[in-house]
Amino acid sequence: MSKVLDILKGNKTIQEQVPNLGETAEGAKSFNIKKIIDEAIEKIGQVNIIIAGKTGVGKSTLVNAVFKGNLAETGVGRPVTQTMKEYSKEGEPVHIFDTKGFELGNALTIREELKSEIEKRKKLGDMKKQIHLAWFCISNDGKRVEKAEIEFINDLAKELPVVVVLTKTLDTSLEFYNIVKEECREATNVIRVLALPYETPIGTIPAMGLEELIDHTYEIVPDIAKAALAASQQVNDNITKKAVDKIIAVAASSAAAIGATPIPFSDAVLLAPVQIGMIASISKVMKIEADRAYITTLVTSAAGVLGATITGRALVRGLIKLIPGAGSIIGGSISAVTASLLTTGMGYAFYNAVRSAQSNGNFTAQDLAEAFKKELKKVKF
Ligand SMILES: Nc1nc2c(ncn2[C@@H]2O[C@H](COP(=O)(O)OP(=O)(O)O)[C@@H](O)[C@H]2O)c(=O)[nH]1
Ligand SMILES: [Mg+2]
Repeated sequence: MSKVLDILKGNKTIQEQVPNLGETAEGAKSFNIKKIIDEAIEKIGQVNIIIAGKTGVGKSTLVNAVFKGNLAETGVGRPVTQTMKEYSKEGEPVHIFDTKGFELGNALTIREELKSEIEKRKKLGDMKKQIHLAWFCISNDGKRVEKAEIEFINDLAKELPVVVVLTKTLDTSLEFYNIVKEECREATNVIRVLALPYETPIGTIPAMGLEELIDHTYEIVPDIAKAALAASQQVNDNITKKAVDKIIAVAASSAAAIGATPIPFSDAVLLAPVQIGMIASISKVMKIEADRAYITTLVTSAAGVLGATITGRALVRGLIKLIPGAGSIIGGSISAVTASLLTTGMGYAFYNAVRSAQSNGNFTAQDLAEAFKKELKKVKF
């Protein structure tokens, strides 16, 4: 992207600086759809969360309910320290650091090990590798909190944001919640959850609180990890939407920057990396099992572009042509405002297409492409 902007800052025309950037065979090579998709998916990043608390309070149950892919059971646990294992799954942008059951005898060991691990990662300087926050679980059924737990929470909160999760919430009483809230002053919040419905002789208590937990977690997690959190959780559609809004806003402003030097439409190829990347990022955040081949099929069939000659220009042209009224600008020139509006329209058309495809159950890349085409035709431009 920055290369494109560098070109635009220069005095020479784009064609002078990048002679191959046209509708030539060479131009086609300069448009690397694989790279664009891989980079967009890579940009989603990773969120790293510590889960701590006593054995049996429901840590694994919580993780499996909140995140996709039964992380806590089927994920391969990699020992990080004596008391901590890292769970992750190929393609899922969340890493869970599950600490050994927190009992009176090992509280100090866990605390020291955690702290030194957090410090070690901070020194690496790479935000992606750092632990971003912790969920400390206490059973809201047991209604007991130890002094050692309170100390642990308030102490760990000096290193990173700690959310206290009251698990197994079966009643509406606030007494225990208020005690925990009062004691765990350094925690960012105390949230009551029931991760799985609970069967009783007189009926089922429905699961609750997971949406609120993700709402709060999304607020406090560093910006760099927000998209990854949105992409890996499966309980809060509003957070998914928030992350999509952000992806579209960023893409629209990149497109505006490109359009700021009015470009003839024939150079709309410059918008392709932005728009294709946006579609790939949205796919990931909306939890489509989308790899590079899937996204390629999706965008090429929506744009009506065939196999061997996938060029950025053909893709952008094919997609924009579907937006009512936008066809007329093909052949003219694109301004910052136009570039931004087109990109925004395309982003939300794709969001709506995924929503409608997902509401119909299983779908292929072609099905999604059809839904995308339909939505593009509804864009007001
Ligand atoms: N119904 C229901 N059972 C739960 C819930 N959370 C935990 N459990 C049960 O409590 C037990 C211990 O949970 P687990 O997740 O293994 O605890 P961990 O040791 O903290 O990882 C299991 O039998 C779970 O099924 C919940 O939200 N609802
Ligand atoms: Mg467990």
